[in-house]
Amino acid sequence: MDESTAACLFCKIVEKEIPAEIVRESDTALAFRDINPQAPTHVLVVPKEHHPNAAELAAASPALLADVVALAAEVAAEEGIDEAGYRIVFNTGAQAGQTVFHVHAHLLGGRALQWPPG
Ligand code: IU
Repeated sequence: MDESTAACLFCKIVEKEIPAEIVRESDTALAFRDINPQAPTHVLVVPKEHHPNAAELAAASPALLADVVALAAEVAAEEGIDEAGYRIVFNTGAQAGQTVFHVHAHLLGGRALQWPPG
């Protein structure tokens, strides 16, 4: 772990140094429940490798971004929300509401979701 990731909360969750309710894991990604859920299903999916946001992940490692989305889809199926539909959100940057700068997909579902989001 280098200096940029040493203080990263989600790196610590990946390393199991901080507890989280993990729902699924692959070789490259980890899915855990959001501590402040905004829907009946609200799971965060992160790559195990540290990247700050979705754009930088896409540029650095498109296959890893695909792994994150694929793991989110597996969780959606496991939670039984895949047929009704769900949302995958990557808040990118402060104005979009990103507060943790280790890229994470929000998987949201289990209720009717409004559009546009707030
Ligand atoms: P955001 O897109 O960066 O705003 O999402 C960060 C999410 O991380 C947010 O929904 C928090 O509730 C969630 N979270 C968490 O699950 N566990 C934590 O220890 C912390 C934040 I800090």
